[in-house]
Amino acid sequence: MTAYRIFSLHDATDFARRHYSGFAADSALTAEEVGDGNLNRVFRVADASGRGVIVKQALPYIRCIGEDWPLTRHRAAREAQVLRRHGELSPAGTLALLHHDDELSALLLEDLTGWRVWRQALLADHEPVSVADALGRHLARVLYGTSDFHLPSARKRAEVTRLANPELCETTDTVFFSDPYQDHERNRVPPGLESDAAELWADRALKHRVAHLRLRFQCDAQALLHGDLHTGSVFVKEGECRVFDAEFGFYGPMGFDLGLVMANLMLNFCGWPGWGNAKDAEQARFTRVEDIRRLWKAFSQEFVALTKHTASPLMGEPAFVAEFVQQVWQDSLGYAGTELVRRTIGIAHVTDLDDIADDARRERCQRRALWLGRRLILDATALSPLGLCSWLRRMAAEGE
Ligand code: SR1
Ligand code: MG
Repeated sequence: MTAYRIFSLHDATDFARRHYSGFAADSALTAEEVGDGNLNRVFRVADASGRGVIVKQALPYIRCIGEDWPLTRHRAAREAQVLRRHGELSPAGTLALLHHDDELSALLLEDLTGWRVWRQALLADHEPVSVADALGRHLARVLYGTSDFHLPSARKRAEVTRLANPELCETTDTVFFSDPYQDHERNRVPPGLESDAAELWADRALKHRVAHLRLRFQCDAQALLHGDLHTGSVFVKEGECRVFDAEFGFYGPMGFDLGLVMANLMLNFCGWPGWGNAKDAEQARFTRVEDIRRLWKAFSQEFVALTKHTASPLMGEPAFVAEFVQQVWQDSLGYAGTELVRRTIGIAHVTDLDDIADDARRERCQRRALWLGRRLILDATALSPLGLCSWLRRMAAEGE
């Protein structure tokens, strides 16, 4: 057994050499640190021909904060469990886990040459298309396959316990449902948005809705979620996606995963007027609305199709399925709203907004995202998929 230590480049290379069979025994390997995420260390180890593999190691604290915010390194084991389970149900949509070492809290993952992280692709000129359809289908498969629609009663209950992720769920609870709704020192309120944030902290109708969402996050074990499904957790290439970074996975409401994807598309939507000229921004924003529409359509169609195979004499009843899917939609809008709020004034922001160079434009985009988040939380029960898309298209056409 090897004792835990924080990997150097040499350790990462050694780990890859020992556990990856794709390298020739005598090949010279090089390692570089490639991760810029908030939590872990991520390396790419490659041989002279360019063939590579990813090594990810969990640190016993949150990397972007430092040792002041300890976080269990055993999250690597949670990530391995979720990747394995989702990989069984949707191999084409899940990044392949090649090896997990519990003692070292390290994972060996496939390296995807030629793929891009979705968030970066959405901010660039040439974004791959049909990714939203692929991701919608992937979500339907993993969420259906880990739910009560598919699993027998005892197995489902055992899975909820086996895949409990208390420490990481506590982090999510803090950064999603606690800090952003009060004047907390961990929040990062952007310059210029101080009065917008103060207004939000005083909004009792909003807190009432978020309390419901938080309780569902805590109690409603519908399916095994990814738990942090933003556009930086998805590799993409034309018509394909591979989801990774599943350490926040837990049994929760399906709308949490769907809502986070939609919110990150909306964060990009809100940010575009800060990045491009008016014409490019309008075009990109229309495309984002189309991404949201296709994501939901692919998810709902595939999910409804899968319910035809349920062994339960009750759960496949069409009226029940329709109500269930409608509830998932409403939950998705609510959780999308919380993601927009926390990514604007909470601790963890996104490049789509924060990296806009011009101060005044950045401030306008951030205000737009915060406003949209509040509206989604408050209007979640009133907006249909069509209604949401028309509303966003109108905003794009009017440059709002
Ligand atoms: C303290 S930061 C926590 C956030 O970082 C991760 O990237 C997740 O999004 C989490 O919510
Ligand atoms: Mg992550």
